[in-house]
Amino acid sequence: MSDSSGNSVNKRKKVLLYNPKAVFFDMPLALLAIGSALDPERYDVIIVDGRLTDDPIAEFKKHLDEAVCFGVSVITGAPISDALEVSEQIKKAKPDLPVIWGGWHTSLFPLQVLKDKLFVDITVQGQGEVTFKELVEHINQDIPLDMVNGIAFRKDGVPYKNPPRPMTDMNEFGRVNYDLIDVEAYFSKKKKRQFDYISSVGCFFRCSFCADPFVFQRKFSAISAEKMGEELAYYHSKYKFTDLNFQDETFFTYEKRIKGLALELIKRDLKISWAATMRADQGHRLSEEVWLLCKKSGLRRLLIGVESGSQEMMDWMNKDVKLTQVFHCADKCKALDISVIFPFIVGFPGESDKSVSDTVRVVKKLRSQSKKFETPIFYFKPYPGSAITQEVVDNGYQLPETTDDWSRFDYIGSSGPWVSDEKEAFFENLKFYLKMAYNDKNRITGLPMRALGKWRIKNDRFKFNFEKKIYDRFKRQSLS
Ligand code: B12
Ligand code: SF4
Repeated sequence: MSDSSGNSVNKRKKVLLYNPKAVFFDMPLALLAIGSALDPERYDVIIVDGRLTDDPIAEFKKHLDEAVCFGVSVITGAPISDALEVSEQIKKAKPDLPVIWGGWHTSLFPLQVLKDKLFVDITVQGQGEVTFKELVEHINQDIPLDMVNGIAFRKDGVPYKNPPRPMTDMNEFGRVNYDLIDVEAYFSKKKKRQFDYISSVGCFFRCSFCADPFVFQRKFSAISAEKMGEELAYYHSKYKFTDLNFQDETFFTYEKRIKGLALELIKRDLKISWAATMRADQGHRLSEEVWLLCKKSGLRRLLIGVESGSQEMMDWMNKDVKLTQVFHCADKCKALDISVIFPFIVGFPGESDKSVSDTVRVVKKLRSQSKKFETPIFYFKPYPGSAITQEVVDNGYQLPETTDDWSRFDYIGSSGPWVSDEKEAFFENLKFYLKMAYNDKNRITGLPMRALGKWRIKNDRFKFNFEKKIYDRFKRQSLS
């Protein structure tokens, strides 16, 4: 672009986006999605990731003069602290720059953040692509925000929520521009050329421990197999990844789409492996033909949430999955040599001892079936937006009340009030000995140690756990 005298004039405004510090190095797909929705002729998107830089503020300060807004993607828990710190500093550095928060936390708490933190000006709810595009345009042209659906903002100083925006079909969006991030930096942090991609939004199901039904009202939209095939081939030729990580909540919802995707990957001969999430009922319904096509196209690992080893508990949490379906999937994966992560949750409110011991039994059974199976066990935490959380609140449980409180609410660490110290100690031992007995890459395992681990698990003998004590001491020393 040039002016009348032929000098180059860059009229593009900068849109600054921040991904707060978090665990792991998944690519910031939310920021990529909203950044790619903007017109590149008009906006220069700068994405900074707190996991990759020590000084995000210094990075942003280089661009503040040309910036039109500053956006942050926020999930509930520890990432909020960093989001708060960086947002506050940006506001101090440039008070008239609108600070926008989006993501799961502000989908659940549209107004609380605005009430608590004056340095946040706007929050976005639900899917962000169309909302953000409209919002940036309104800010840039200084148009009032009353007509932008899917946001909350301060109107005459008072937090106010506009009507929600209906879900947009994922097939309407253009290709995500991964050049907005340093893809190689993520490969290097992950220590593998693993590419993150999301092919759907929302979920049709109703699990009562999950926020998805609240945020997306049990709606779902997914990119077609053909579009995925074209996009993935393009990304593959550009970034040369060797593994593909689908971040969808329920990837296997439509069998026809999965079959189409597998055929696309095979036809294009991408020579990659891939991983995705599967519901056990969907895996149970999947035909033998599609299982085989998935394997042939590179399916390496599935994540199949079991949550509980008690059918009664599963039914109580509206999981709509049968344990028999879980074992069916386990058998299939063992036969096809596919790795599986089967996550469990213990310590649901009012969970009986019988239910807990059913979970222990199912964990042990799955773990012993294949060394490619993992069974992480989490303690129930009342994440906001779920039916169970509402129930515990109705029964007097006090949830965090402010944004600062939510920043201290994290999944790591101990259980809630629904697990006794004794049970927690039991599970910490069980988790340790499952690793010792079955993990492939484990420094604490030689054959005798594996055998000892298996014996302890089989007999629930966790007293005099000298191996764990020694391991914990070494771990503490290496961390200090
Ligand atoms: C990748 C991922 C992570 C990564 C985060 C990587 C990162 N970028 O920092 C890691 C592994 C760190 C992670 C961790 C956790 N996660 Co997680 N994670 C996901 C996952 C699978 C994908 C997220 C993603 O990239 N989605 C794709 C993008 C395109 O969608 P999106 O994030 O929803 O973004 C859209 C909108 O929300 C909005 N939007 C988002 N940000 C912004 C910002 C602005 C400015 C705007 C305008 C709009 C906007 O627009 C986007 C495009 O439509 C989701 C499930 C899912 N499929 O979304 C769970 C999910 C986000 N995680 C969840 C949870 C509970 C956790 C954990 C607490 C525990 C756990 N068991 O996983 C931990 C805790 C994190 C911590 N303490 O550090 C919950 C969130 C609940 C909540 N209240 O926040 C989810 C929804 C899973 C679930 N159904 O329960 N997670
Ligand atoms: S746990 Fe998975 S299947 Fe259940 S409602 Fe949440 S996203 Fe859907």
